[in-house]
Amino acid sequence: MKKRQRAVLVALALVGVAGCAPARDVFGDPKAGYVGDVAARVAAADWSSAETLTIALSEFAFSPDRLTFQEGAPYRLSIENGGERAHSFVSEGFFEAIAARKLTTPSGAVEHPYLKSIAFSPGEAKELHFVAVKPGTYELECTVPLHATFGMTGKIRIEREAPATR
Ligand SMILES: [Cu+2]
Repeated sequence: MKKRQRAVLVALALVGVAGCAPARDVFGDPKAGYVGDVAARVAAADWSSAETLTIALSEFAFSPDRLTFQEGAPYRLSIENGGERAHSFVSEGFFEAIAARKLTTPSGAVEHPYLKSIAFSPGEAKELHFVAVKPGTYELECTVPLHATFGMTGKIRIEREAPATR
């Protein structure tokens, strides 16, 4: 992309989308592609050992843009929009690879969310508690128009559990 084209697109992204109504979290059909037995998997996890990680959203990046989790382990992922624009955290593959315990938002918690898209107003933070279930590498992106084009993408990896050594 030429510099000038890019500058125009950045301007469009900054101006064009800002006036829209606040984006909302989107949830999917539990029967479509998601991990099964969510309640049982969540109940079986040792939440006292859950690791907490933070990912920040900004214009136009995820920081860090690589997240790695271990199959079978529980996590608290804090997702924070430190930018001045609305952003989203969308990874269909990842959402279908976890057993989500809850999504905490400023307006309350959603238990066992079947996620499609997590939306963030400027300055907003949400926390996703989940068990990593399906090993794989999943694409992460912000779906606000043009943001992914400007580099607001990342990768989420769930590593296969290492065989127990003794
Ligand atoms: Cu964005």
